[in-house]
Amino acid sequence: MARLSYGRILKLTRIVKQFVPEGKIDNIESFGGGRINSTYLITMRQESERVKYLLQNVNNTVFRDTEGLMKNVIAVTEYIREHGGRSLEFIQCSESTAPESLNGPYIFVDEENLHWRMYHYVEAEVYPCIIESEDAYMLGEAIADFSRSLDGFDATELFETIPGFHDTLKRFEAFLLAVANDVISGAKRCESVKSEIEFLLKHKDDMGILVNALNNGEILYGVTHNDPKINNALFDKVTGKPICMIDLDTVMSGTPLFDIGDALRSIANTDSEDAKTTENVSFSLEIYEAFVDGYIKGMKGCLTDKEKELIPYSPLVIGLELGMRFLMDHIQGNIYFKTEYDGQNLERARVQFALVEDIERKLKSGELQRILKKAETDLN
Ligand code: GN1
Ligand code: MG
Repeated sequence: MARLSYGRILKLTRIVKQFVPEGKIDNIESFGGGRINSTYLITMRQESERVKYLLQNVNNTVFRDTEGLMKNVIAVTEYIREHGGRSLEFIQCSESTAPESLNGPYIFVDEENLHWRMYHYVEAEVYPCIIESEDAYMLGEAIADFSRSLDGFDATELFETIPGFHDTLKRFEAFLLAVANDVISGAKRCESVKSEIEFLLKHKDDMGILVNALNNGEILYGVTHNDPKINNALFDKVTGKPICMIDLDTVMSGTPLFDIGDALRSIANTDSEDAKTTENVSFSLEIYEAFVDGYIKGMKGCLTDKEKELIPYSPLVIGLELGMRFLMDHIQGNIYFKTEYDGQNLERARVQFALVEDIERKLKSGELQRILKKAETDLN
């Protein structure tokens, strides 16, 4: 990761002091690989003790209302703790912070209108995208735990931090508009991605599988994480057991199938989400099986028959949706996801589409449905 410049260190030091005025900062470094927010690990010395924090620049182009977002995050993390679970602990801005720089108690707004928050660092293992079966089983349990720990939390209390986040059909309309705008403006970025656009047009009906089931009441809304990819879960370094889910900015009302789908399209991919080519991309049945086993066991009978029936289709929908989001960002000139070079979002879209094709093959052959049935029978 690139080293921080002196100017950057000075700026970050000033921001840290808005949250934790006392203590000396020993070290600041860039942290994690989020595609939206930027994160820094801060090590401080406070009365001879070393304390670690994460300082985060919340992307306020993506998240328009960071005060509302923090209300969600605080409500959810407190609820989990009150019910005996573990969750992230956020720090309020200090009393000396100028009131005009506050956006609610947890967000400091700097002179460039960047929005910052800080929370306690949790010593834990974070896995990259390709993992062992045992880890997939534990991620299944972790997501089920998260879901069950919020059972009883009123999802309607949560504000929509990104409206229509997993409304795949609405996202498809936005995608078509982006294509039309590209054509009208003469930007011509669509010309080289005709086959990818064609791929999405062919899959239009699949995009409604989850949203239509929600809209016609076949499945119900509840609290969902909405972004539970593998590196958004913390695991204990010694026991390997899940500690908690992080990156709670998209916690909103949704269906557990959004979470299952996102987790599976992230972990069961046999290559990285950032792979440059697609030849090593496939959907691992072994990882799928382990995840589904852990998830179903962790949900302790809380899933309805319809939800279970849709599990094998969930990574298809969310993979399709994410590929479409990457492709749309490529067409629009990379304005949403962080990229290192032009063309990276297109590569990412191709990876998701290759994954979707393999999921389709394994749905057609009935393998995904069979594995799910086996997980259900093993439980009984
Ligand atoms: C983004 O913030 P991060 O990197 O955990 C994105 C997710 C995507 C993911 C793909 C708010 O997640 O929806 O699935 O990238 N988050 C947002 O890696 O758009
Ligand atoms: Mg995120």
